Amino acid sequence: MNKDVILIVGSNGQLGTVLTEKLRLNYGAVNVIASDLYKKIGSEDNFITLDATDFKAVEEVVLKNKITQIYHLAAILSAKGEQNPLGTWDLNMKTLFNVLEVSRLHKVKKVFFPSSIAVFGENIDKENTLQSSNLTPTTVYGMSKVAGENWANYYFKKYGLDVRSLRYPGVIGYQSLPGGGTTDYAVDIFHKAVKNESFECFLDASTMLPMMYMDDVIRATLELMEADKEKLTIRTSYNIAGMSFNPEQIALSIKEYYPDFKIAYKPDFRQVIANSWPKCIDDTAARNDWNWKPEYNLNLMTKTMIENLK
Ligand code: VAH
Repeated sequence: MNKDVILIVGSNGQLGTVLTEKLRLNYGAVNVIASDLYKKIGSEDNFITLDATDFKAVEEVVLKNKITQIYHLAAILSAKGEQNPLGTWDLNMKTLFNVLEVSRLHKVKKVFFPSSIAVFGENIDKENTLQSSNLTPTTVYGMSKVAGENWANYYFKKYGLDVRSLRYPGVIGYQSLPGGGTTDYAVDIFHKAVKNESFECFLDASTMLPMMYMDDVIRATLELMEADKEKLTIRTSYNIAGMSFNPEQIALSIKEYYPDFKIAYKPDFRQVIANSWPKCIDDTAARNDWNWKPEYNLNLMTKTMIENLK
């Protein structure tokens, strides 16, 4: 069987940084090509500068390197996306169309497309948001993910392209910083705490959101991509849950290690986005189809984050 050669589009991002490293461990560094708009210091090996809005550029990379899998991680996130709605739509959709079309035309075996809990909005049970809950996004980012899920499903049904997707909650890890998200506070808070600095939170204390520690995010992604194709019943995007907490709860867990840690709450425009999102996600389909089970709760995440950041 031909060996797998993997292309990561958007490898410089919060998720791409960690996923690239993990995929290189699993598939061999030479078989995992990282790509982004610019080269990041310290990540030069097996890296290609790639503007994924350019169809010909994506096609050339796939053909030249005989790519068999693509992880399409490039996107403008929820908060930053609201500052330039049409530009966000254009980038998030054009890059996805290029990845889907090139994959269809050149027989890429598998494609990963990250969706998000941002696909949800009003008219849902926020305490237990189902796989089949209404998708009424309140951000352009969320709209682009709903559209992306439907395009992924279309390419699977019409062309047989094996596109797989997860509706990520807020992602928290120590290896990389998020950029432009509504859940970024849950990463920034740790960086402040380990420097004995106080933290100003852009969400109010009681804002409960679904979150997941990076190790669980990476494992869920690889377990889905390695799952038996026949077992997958969802070809839009799987709900997936790790934990749910609010800023007050994460601050309390940090105070176990830093008793003098101080947090102030100064909600900004991101509060409106967060208020439209679920509090807790039902991921029964992921558990049934490919035995998903999270391993990190809030306390274990806090312990791990602080151990690695201090
Ligand atoms: C964001 N981190 O805040 C992303 C994610 C569920 C949140 O989609 O936009």
